[in-house]
This record gives sequence, structure tokens and C-alpha cells, in this order.
Amino acid sequence: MSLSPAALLITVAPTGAETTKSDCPQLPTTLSELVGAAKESEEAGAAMVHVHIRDDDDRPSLDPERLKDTVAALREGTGLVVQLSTGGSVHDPFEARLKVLDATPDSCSLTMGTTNFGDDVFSNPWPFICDLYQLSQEREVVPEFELFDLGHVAALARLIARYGLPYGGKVHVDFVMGVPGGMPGTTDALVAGVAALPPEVTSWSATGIGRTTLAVGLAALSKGGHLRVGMEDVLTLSRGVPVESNAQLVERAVAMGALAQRRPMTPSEARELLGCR
Ligand code: KMH
Ligand code: ZN
Repeated sequence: MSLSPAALLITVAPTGAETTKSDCPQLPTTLSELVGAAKESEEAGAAMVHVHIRDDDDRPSLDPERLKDTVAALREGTGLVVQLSTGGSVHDPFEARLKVLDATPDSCSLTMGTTNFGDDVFSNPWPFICDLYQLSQEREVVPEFELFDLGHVAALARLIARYGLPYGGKVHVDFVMGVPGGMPGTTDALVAGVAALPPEVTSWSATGIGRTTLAVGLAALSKGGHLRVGMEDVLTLSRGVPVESNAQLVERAVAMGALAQRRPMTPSEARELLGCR
């Protein structure tokens, strides 16, 4: 009997909407920087990319044409599963967030509730969640449910009960932990979240923001989950040591996975896991 290691989905989140280019010049904000970071991350072992884009002044953007060009460029330059953020920045209106699906990504993020987000509010009221979910089903885009809090897990069960399974028939969630205002980035919180997942969930990953990144990553591996890493979520490797590239974080995730006898999943395995086209 072969005992090949179980596959580990590594998602890279290279940019996010919160960090400024002036605070972090190595953050990939232009299209060519983003594609470069995605290529390097794929070579390092990532199978999916979670994408936020910026405008010409490096500010967060949901510009429809830019989003389409970004999806095309990532498809051209990489084999990664392309997941567009529908969360955007805390300032983005619901209408623009729904329009993200016009760019025909493979996957989209879908946050399961409103959460305090540092000093801001990341707004995801129930009617917006329902609209976005139904649109993802219509457009055949696979959602990744982002869970910032235990209540978001309960909201996911309610959503599936009301509207059925996502396009593709699989249910993949990502625990986003350690946001000031959301659930803490601890093993205890992750264990509670995983225990509460509805039975329809077929796979889950976790990411710990800032200094919780290692605790959450190790806890996720010990529970058999998958990992999301990237400069959207963490900007230091250890206290005072800046991240130089997204690939560096992917390499670290691969090394952590190797200790847990997991090998990086390929993009085509990820497509199968997630039920993407
Ligand atoms: N930037 C946060 C306000 C997502 O991508 O869907 C929302 C976020 C979640 O990053
Ligand atoms: Zn995001």
C-alpha cells in the first residue's frame, strides 16, 4: 500500500487592500508585479491565488476592466486557480463588489457576515450575502466562504439550507483569524470553528493575520486543514524581519506542510477539490 502524503492546498494572497505601497514597497500592486508574484508562488507550491487589485496610484480598486485584464493575465502567466476578492476594501460599495463576478474568475471570496475590522467595519449584511451567493451560482463561480467569526459558520449553514450547494457541488471555507474584531488566531478558536462546520463542507483552510500566522498554520495542519498565506495577511517572518516576497511565505508553508507529511497540491488537484470549471 502506498503511503503518499496527503495533498495540501496552499492559497497565496499576495496583496490585500489594507497595506500601502509606501509602507511596503515590496507589496505587488501593479499587474506585472502581481503576475510575477503569482508565478513565483506557483513555482514555490501555491495552487490558488486570492486577488485584490490596485489602481495606477496603488490604491485598492474594483475597476471592472482592470479585474478582467487581471484574470486574463493570471490565466496567461500561471496555472493557478484564480480567486477574486469580493470583499475589496472596507470602503467598497456592495454594487461594485457584486460586479466582481463579471470578470469571470474561477472562484470568489464570500464573507459570511459583518465584522469589525480594526477601526473599520467590513460590511456583509445577510441580504448582500444572499445576492452574492445566488449570483455566484448563476455565473458558475465557486465561492470560498470567508469565516471571520464563529457566527459566520452558523450563517453558512443557514445559507446552504436556503439556497443549496454552490456551483460545482463542493463547499470550501477559509477561516480568517486574528483580525482585530474577529475571532482570535488561536488553536482553541480553530478547533471550535471546525467542530461547528456544517456537514456539507468538503474542505477548509485557515489563515492567521499578523503574528497569529504561525499558530493558525500549525493548528490547521494538525487538524488536517489547508493553508492560505501571503502579504495580504502578514508582513513579517518573525519580529522585525520583513517578508521580502510572497513566494517566501509559500515556501515556509510548504516546509510546514512537509513536517506534517503533506505535499503541495497542484492547481489541477485544487480545481477538483473546489469543483471549479
Ligand atoms: N479587505 C477586507 C476588508 C475578501 O477578500 O473577501 C476584506 C477581505 C476579504 O480581504
Ligand atoms: Zn482578501
